[in-house]
Amino acid sequence: MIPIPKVAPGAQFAPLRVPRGARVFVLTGAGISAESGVATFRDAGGLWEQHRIEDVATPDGFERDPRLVWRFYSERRRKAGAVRPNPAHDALAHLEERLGGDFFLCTQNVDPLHERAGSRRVVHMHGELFRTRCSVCDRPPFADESAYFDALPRCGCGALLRPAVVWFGETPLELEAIFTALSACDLFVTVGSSGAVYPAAGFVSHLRNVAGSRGFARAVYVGLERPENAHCFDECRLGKAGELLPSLFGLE
Ligand code: BJW
Ligand code: ZN
Repeated sequence: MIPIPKVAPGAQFAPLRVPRGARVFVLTGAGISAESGVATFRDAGGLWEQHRIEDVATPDGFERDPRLVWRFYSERRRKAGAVRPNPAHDALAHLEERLGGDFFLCTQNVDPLHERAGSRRVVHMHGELFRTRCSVCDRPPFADESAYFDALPRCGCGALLRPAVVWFGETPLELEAIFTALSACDLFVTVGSSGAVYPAAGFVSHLRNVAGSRGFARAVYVGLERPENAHCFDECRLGKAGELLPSLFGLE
């Protein structure tokens, strides 16, 4: 049965009960970093207003114009160098401290703000802004803070290096670990994601087909506005992540 979502300002809801031993899965999207000054994609003034997705976020775009793609990511590396986590990232780092192995944090974001807040186990399903990889050989991705505005970087094998991020048409990372954790969770929370990009937008409907240790998981959305997949959540708590997350979880 698909639940009827309750959509209301976050202040109208009680904290989410997290009984001892409950497994919590949190999926974050660009909205969680908005209050830190990192641009989202689909909001007014977001990255997709200034750049065509097919030019900067597809393998074909990189093949056509690698210089443009590297300019896009170099600019984002430059801006992300100085950004600080906000209270929403902090709240999730504290939650990990309290729940340990019962907590799974999966982010679609490539920024390092969860790590900067102190989260230790973060699954970056769409890759990481400060990592680079070869576009051809299987040399492992490596840490790289450089900006490439002029000369294009090359691998020892001669091929072009590329940002170690996941573009449209590519397979997201760590899907096996993600679906294992999803299938076992009791509480699923998405924070700040428009629900427009799959497979992440489909995680919440996956929960309707599997029961965790306490039956079917409760699914909650937290963000500024109703996401495209709102109908799959039990409730949508509307508001800023930095204001709602610090008091979202009521640990027992
Ligand atoms: C706040 C806030 C505040 C603001 N507080 N909230 C047709 C149907 C279904 C699927 C497909 C289809 N055709 C093609 C596909 C697949 C495709 C897809 O989903 N396309 C859609 C466009 C339909 N997906 C893929 O290709 C993926 N791969 C794939 O499917 O492989 C096949 C496969 C699947 C499963 C198993 C095996 C194989 C890959 C997707 C890669 C996405 N890559 C990007 C770029 C990453 C690198 C980079 O950063 O540049 O990932 S695109 C971009 O979108 C980025 C994000 O992670 C992703 C999601 O964006 P997000 O986080 O939701 O941001 P916004 O901006 O959309 O939303 C922000 C929200 O925050 C808003 O709602 C605001 O209201 C809110 N907000 N301020 C709280 N203060
Ligand atoms: Zn190479």
